Amino acid sequence: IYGGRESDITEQPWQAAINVYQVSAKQHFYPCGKNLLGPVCCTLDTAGKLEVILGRTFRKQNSNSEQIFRVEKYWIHEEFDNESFDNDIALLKLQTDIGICAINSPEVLPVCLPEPGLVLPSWTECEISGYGRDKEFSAEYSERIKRGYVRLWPNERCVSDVLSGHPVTSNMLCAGDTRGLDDACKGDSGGPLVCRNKDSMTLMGVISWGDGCGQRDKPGVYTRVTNYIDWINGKMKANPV
Ligand code: 4AZ
Repeated sequence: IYGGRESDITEQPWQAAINVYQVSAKQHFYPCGKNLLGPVCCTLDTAGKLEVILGRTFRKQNSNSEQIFRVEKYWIHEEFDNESFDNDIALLKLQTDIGICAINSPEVLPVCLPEPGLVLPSWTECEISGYGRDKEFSAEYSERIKRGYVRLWPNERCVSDVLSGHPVTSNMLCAGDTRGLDDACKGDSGGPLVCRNKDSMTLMGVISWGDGCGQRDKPGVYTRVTNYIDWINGKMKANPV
């Protein structure tokens, strides 16, 4: 997170970190944020190369509050476009040896999914979080989870002109800090853009891409989660716990 502040996982208990195992070497840590979507978990079997860490404030430090899961299966969206980043979304099914899902706690709590038709007013203030870089060219990721505040841009302003010509599709939304302070940055991708809707913290976006980090008048670009509710529910229904 560019700008923002160091935070505590209890402030973003739906934030996950993903660890990618190297094939033979010891584990290597890639702090891609991910969102905890309720009961997308459980069952036995296959040790994948991914590990999902919930409940951790410090990226590399174990904590009593953490819950760690292997990934049984994952789905990258069938129409993901590696050039434009259209349909930049994936779903992970968590695995457990003891047949229980993540347990709710102050540090681990699912975020709500929006209804497919939910549209929040332009300039609604939302929060982003992650263990990613402080600046585009920082050498390292954050040691501690950070949180920032950004506002939802009107669709008519969320166009390639403001993003150095990179195409923007209807599956994306723009959000940025009108003060020019906070933004998502490298390593935050996959993490949450969460907005309050009727007193529920609701996942409106998934951190996806941008033109650098924290550049004035350049929003961050997020996967528009309302376009994928049927896709998510379809996968979950076809792959019950
Ligand atoms: C990235 O590379 C990235 N400023 C994510 C978000 C933004 C820029 C880059 C938005 O993961």
